Amino acid sequence: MRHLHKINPYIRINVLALVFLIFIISQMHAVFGQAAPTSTTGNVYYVATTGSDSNPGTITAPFRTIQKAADVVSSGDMVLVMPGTYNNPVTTNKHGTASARIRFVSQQKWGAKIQTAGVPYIWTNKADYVNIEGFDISGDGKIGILNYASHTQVLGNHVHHLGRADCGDWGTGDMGAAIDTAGSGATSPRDATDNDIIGNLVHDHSYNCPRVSGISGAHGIYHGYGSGIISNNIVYRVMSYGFHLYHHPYNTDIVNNIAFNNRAAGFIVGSDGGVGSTVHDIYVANNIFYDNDWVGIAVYGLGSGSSNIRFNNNLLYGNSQGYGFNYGGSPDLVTISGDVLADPQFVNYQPDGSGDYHLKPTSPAIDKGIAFTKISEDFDGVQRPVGSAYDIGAYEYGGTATTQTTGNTYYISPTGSDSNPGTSASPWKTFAFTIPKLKAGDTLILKDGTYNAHGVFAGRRISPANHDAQL
Ligand SMILES: [Ca+2]
Repeated sequence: MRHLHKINPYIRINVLALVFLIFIISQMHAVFGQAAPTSTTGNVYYVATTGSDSNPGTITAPFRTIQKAADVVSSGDMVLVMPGTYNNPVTTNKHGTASARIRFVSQQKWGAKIQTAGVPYIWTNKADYVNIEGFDISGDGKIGILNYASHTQVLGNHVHHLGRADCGDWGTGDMGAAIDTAGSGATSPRDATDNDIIGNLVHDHSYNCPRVSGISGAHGIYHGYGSGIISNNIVYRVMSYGFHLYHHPYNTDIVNNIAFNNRAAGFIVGSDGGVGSTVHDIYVANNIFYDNDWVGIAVYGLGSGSSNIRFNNNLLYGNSQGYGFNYGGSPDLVTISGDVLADPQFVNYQPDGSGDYHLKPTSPAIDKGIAFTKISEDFDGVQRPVGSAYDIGAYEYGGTATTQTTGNTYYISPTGSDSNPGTSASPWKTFAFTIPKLKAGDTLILKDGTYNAHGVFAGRRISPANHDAQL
């Protein structure tokens, strides 16, 4: 089950809540032992620049490297990386499960900075059900986040200023991409499923590097294989394509993104024509592709058997052309509707990324998107839609961001009522009602009593008022 109702992943960490989360998870397992994944431990490990890898990884004795935490985690664990600069690359190998993901979270959004030198891949993920949330990633590598696994969520990261100063390709024949879903890597077909890339800011990858014949240029977000959701991302100043779906992507939604001032197209979908290279069920909607050097949207080289590629309600403007098509097969392969061909009217468009890419009140992108219910919030955490319909782009106009608040505290009691406001004096009653109300950063206090608990707890912090709360 996806947990994408909170799509901007900034987490305000409530230390007490985390401590109590461990308690609650242990309580849950005591009660729901048959249903809970047997490998779930629910540990929280800490990493800090003041730490040591010989420490136990607690908040008072944190690890020094993210790699150390990555080596010790089990499904259901969380790794909190404190602000600071980390110079080592990371490889994550430990699998989570569908109900007990492993989350690597920057304790302050973009506060944990991973800056490497001399390695081509900065963060390599080889494990399923892993989250990478809120990191700032840069360096001379060719790929910031390289994902070989399935069921991965890459949420709210800032991946930028990549590529070697000499524009070298690390001997690989390609210049890479800031975020790359590369399928399963060594196995063939290189399939992967359910990989989501949401709310990331991506820019400045080899932007000024010359094109070299036979070497693929550097891209922003590359989704090579399998299914997933790519939403609320902003990509600019990359050497080649902003969003690149190529090889064997399918069942993939590319919705409410922005790509501007990239040196090739804002978006491309295609395949290399080899075995297992069909492209099908690609849904591209509500995106702004603006001021890219080549076309806004390119469809190229689709393999035989490809099908159902839909473009709905995208805004294309200021690119050399709107669309570039070069593919064989059925002419009905691609459908297009609802385009807006007008200046998006950003609040302050600056091609170098120093501007403000929210929408002016007169923007033609406002209320011109199509409903997309898999993702409920915009880049800022604004609930969509505001006004009569979804907007086009990564920012919904006129809403109030929820993710940068300090977090609310709510209360629940067996003697409460779900029609209460959830305060200490007037708490809620049932978990089924309460849990969906919680946003990232919120804290839920369990008042004394015995609970007939049910609901989905994964990824949420819940703290009992004291140890008298019984689930
Ligand atoms: Ca709207």
